[in-house]
Amino acid sequence: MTLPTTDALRRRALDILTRLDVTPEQGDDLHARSPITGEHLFGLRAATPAEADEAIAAAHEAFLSWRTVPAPRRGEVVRRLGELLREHKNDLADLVTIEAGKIRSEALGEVQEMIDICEFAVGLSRQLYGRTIASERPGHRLSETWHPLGVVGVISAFNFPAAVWAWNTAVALVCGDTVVWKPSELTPLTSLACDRLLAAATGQSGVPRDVHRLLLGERAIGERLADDRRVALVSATGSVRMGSQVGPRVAARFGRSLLELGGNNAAVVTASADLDLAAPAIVFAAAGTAGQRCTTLRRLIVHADIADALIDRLTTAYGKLPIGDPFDDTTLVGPLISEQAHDAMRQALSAAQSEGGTVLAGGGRRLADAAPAARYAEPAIVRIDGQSGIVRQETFAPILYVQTYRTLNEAIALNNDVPQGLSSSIFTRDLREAERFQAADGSDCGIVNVNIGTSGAEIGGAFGGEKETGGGRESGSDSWRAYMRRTTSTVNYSDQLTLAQNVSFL
Ligand code: UN1
Repeated sequence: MTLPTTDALRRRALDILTRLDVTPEQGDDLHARSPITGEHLFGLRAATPAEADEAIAAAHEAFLSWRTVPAPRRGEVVRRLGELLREHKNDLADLVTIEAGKIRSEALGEVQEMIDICEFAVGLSRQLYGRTIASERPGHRLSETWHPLGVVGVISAFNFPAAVWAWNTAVALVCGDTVVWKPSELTPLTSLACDRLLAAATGQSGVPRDVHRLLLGERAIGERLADDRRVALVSATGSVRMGSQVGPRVAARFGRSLLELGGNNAAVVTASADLDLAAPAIVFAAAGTAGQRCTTLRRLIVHADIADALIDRLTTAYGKLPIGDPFDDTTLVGPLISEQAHDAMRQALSAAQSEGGTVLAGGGRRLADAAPAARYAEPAIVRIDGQSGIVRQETFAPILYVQTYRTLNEAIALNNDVPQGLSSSIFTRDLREAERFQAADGSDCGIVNVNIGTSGAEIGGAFGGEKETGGGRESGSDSWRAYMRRTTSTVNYSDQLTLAQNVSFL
């Protein structure tokens, strides 16, 4: 397979940036690069500490007026953003492919997820409902109102460089918050494009530009967002390590955080499963996005009676996976993001082998001659019994560990016996098994699917997970509440003073 040259990728990125009216500030602080060739595209300038401070101050100032704009009016800027995303869908998806290495259909899917959340948020702008609660006192009314919270600091990862920003920003804006965004340093061009589209939407809707500010930079910017009292909520997506640093820092100043961290997602395949359906679902969930989704399927817990039949199908499918240029429509697996990601994959495979595992498929490197600086890896399947040290960790690469079980209780215990709790699924035709897996004593994850894989959630549901995944919920359902503050009001419309709990005084 031939790959595009770095020059061609650079030209393509520049053409897109020109069409989107983005002029990146050149510098030496950050490097836009493409995992397709593993090479450098441009040097960029990062925000200085003074600029970060100014951006937070400006977003805070903008919040003071934005919070009083009626929510349905705030929805108009998000509607405009959604329209612009539709208009520029191909260009934005191309930037995602260039910087994150996603195949075209997944990159387009990512932009579709952004459009979907914009539409959801526009509807939400008329549905930020509070409740009225029956008061125990005569002539009293008890009610709740949701108010804007403040500046939301969004920290996002390379693997969903645009959609995770949109989940947070579309919802935060209709909730009356303003946003300061620190994207991954691996995907600066995508974030510049998103920021530009939002700037166009604000300009065209007569909304102050400072409702959103982008800060390109490394860790220090994230630390600033974590420590600054003007940032009411820090919504951070990334590794458990990052979250374990951000969470306590935000908590130390009594700020709020919304953490969406690692996953170590399993699928249980029962003896009654429809393997024609399960096999492709497993291949997409485990090998799709080159194993670089937080919802990627990492553990397969298969009933012993069907293990050989399923493994056969999977190894055959893995043997045929087209790996290579993500711009080529026939490719299903693009590159890993970096050499470090590939090192982590190789180390995990050798740890699994030393812990008694056997590599049944994949694990090799491809296209080393065509692109020596890039890292194209064959998705791997490893048979390993028990959940050893390496199986309990999230390695952000396409490795699927397979183990067998005999009873459903055993399978559920294995599903839950890892530190992370993001996504899970069961493949079964048995209603009892499906319901049990979703019940209180079933999967302990935030996402519990039946007869579909662990990844590829729709935006309409709340997205997030338990335990080391961080507990936060983003995107649909009532996740918006994390972006607002609640007031409880008791109004006495009688001419008597009645105290609650029958207290008498005076
Ligand atoms: C992530 O990998 O950080 O459910 C988010 C999914 C996507 C989102 C993944 N909608 O796979």
